[in-house]
Amino acid sequence: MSAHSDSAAPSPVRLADYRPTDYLIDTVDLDFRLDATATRVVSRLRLRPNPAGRAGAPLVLDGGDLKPLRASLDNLPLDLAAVATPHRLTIANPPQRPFTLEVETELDPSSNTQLEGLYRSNGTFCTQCEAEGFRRITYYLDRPDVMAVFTTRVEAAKDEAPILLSNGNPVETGSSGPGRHYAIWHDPHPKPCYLFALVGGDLGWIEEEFTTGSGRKVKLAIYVEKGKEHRAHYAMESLIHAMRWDEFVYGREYDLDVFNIVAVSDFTMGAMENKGLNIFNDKYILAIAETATDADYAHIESVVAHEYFHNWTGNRITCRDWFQLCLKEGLTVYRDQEFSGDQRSRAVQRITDVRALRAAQFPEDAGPLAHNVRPDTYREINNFYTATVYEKGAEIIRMLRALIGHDAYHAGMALYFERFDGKAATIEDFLSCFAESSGRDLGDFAQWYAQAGTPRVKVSGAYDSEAKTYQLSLSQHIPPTPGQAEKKPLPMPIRIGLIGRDGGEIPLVQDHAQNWREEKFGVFELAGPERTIVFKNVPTPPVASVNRRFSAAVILEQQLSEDDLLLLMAHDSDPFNKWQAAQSFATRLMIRSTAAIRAGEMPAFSEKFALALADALEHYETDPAFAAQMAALPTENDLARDIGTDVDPEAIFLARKALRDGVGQLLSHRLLALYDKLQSDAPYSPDAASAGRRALRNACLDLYAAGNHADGSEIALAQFQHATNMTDKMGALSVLSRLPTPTREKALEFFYRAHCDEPLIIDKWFSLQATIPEPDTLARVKRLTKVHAFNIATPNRVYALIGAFANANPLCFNDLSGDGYQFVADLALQADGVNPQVAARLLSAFRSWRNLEARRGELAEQALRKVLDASKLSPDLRDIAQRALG
Ligand code: 0A1
Ligand code: ZN
Repeated sequence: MSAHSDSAAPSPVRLADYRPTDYLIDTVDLDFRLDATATRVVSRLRLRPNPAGRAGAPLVLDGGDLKPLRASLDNLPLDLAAVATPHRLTIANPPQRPFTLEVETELDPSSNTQLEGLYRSNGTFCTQCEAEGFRRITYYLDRPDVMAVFTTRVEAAKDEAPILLSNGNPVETGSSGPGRHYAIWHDPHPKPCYLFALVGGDLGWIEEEFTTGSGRKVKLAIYVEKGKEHRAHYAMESLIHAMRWDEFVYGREYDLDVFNIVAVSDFTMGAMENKGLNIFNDKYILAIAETATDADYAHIESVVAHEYFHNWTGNRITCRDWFQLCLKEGLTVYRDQEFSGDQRSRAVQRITDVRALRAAQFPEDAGPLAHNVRPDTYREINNFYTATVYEKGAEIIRMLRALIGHDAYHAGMALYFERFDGKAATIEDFLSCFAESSGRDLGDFAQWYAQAGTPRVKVSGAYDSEAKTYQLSLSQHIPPTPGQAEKKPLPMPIRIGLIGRDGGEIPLVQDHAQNWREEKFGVFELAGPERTIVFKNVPTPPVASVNRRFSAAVILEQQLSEDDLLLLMAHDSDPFNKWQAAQSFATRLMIRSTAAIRAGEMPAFSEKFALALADALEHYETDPAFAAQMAALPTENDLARDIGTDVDPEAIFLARKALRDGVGQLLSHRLLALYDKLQSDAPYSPDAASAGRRALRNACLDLYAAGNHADGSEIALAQFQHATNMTDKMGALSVLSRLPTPTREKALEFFYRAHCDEPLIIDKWFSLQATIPEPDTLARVKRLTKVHAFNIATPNRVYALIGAFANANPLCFNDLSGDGYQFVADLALQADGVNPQVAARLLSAFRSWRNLEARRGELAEQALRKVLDASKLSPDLRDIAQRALG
């Protein structure tokens, strides 16, 4: 991507146009002389014609705004003016034998605000090359199917950058002139250039030794800003757990002598899996009780694992082209979700993952930005690091595993590692391994990658009291998405249970079972448009618990009565569906209230529901984190998504508030009693059980305060003042922030003064204020963009303040004045001049604008058009604006 290089949209890239390169690169020798404004890079490429390419074709290397200084071919100087532009280096008639191309470029890392290629973060030199950032360092065949062995020499001033790192193993260090030193790194594993990385800086670190299953010693290190070393221990523990887990569950060992992680504060995404040298957004590394919440700890555990797991799923086996991005991302997300499930509560992990899928991916799939998990065309690849590619990609792997079973899944993975190690693979390559291990034709299953949109599955049941049978009918339908009017049915695993009126589980018996695994595991396959299953020996009319564990990534349409839902809330042995029943009940009430409010009537309430909720919370002992999930009612965004069209965010807000207030009032005593009971004087520990108790306690306070403002505010203030960890402090401050009292402003002020030199903590303060559902919030957010701590060039600040306002404050973002839309559009334009990827992410908040009621829809559209009309637009921002309007 080259920001602002031209205003015309680049022409789309198509999967169907894939062909191999005409040349291959065997080895790359890089020599960096780091300098803040004039870094010199010498690149020596050993190239040869690709037998699979076109003989005699010109060699065209990609460049991204490069300043070339000299170039030579087999040591003969080339005429720079004739071969190089900032965006391309062309050799018209390259030798048809192996040859060497040497090019020197000069870079200015200090002025690189796009955070792609070589840049500086807080004085540290670092790189980000995925997807197409390497071309901003030197000319290259910048695509993932070109895999080469890299050797990197880095030289810098010793006092400025005592730490010099790159991929692979350290080979040599030494001094090179007065005050300067160098390090040489060699990575024996051929890799695409998007996995290249380099770091130079004055950093602190912690280290550990890890012994692999086969007895090899690996030196692990995490580098952080000096003085923050003590905040890296949880990340280190997580890394060690992840390394063991991948050996134990997938038989994958680490393959270098060192594994380094570097945390930087300026990073557009979460983290990056560069071979042997992961670079992280420091928010996913740094944690101690006083600075990080339990949720932060959980994220650290999962992101550290995710990047580590990429070593096999992404690095050893990479993607043939960027259309196959889900090959590494979907699979790696699935692996990190399973890892986290094993470290914590499986049920809570599943609920958290499904919440995230529904919050981010379902709206994407239902709006103008919908795309296949494997897209077949893109204009800007950076805009395809989406919830669809990542989260839906992970759901597809989970469904595949449920359909073929544990053994065939692991046999297929083993085949995949064996066959494609060291290669750049496709989704077809991947699926072929499972077709072989399971003996199944996966042709229909492959459609999951090629069709956008979330399937809707209708369920209905009929009980025959004479025959004692229960007939369950399933049917599926996928609504059209942009450019895809017709959809084929998809094979999907639906996990089913039957619950009797006494709350007991009824065995699943059929006359003609389709497959023995169905009755044994309760996983039924819906392959065509519909299926009817008849269960026999069902003594009384049951309640069907369908799509347990959210086995299929679909929207379930099942007409359950309130009594059915209460039965599932109390007795379902599947915790996911127990939680789902509470969510469904609450959703139903709130949707009814939304309509009532719009008609000027009273909102709905159900005592039965509130009391059932209280029972669930009081039965928290086995899994307090699960009880906390029960307490968290569907969000306003959840409701908007379920309502689907003619969405009125203000009515939704009032409906949700009414239910929370009602529950808080009715359950006052029970919530307060539970809050007191869960009080603990034990020293802070981030483990899942302790975190679960804190989550539940804070959830009780939150609901209590919703129904008892004055008293709730007092309790929250006391908790805020005495909290010894960030989880309880934020839990309290979040409650206070929703109560418009002078106490709130004082607490916010106090918090700011206590933490103003800790940007990651100030981000929490930004987000909290940006999500206050009050008319003044936009003015507050505008004010906050002017405070010293805010900086539009730092992605974390922009996401924390503007991203939170746009995505997590539907009431204010969708204000009837249209000011919320204008503000976010203006900020996206402003950010675009600095970091186009951040700008594009911000603008994605408009993805559901077509579902809004007419007036808001018009206002949102106007804001999007204003973006498109701007004189200078990056390809990233233009692509999102165009598709959102398209
Ligand atoms: N591969 C990384 C995600 C990532 C993608 C693009 C980036 O460039 C700005 C950075 C990171 C992952 O899945 O963690
Ligand atoms: Zn990833």
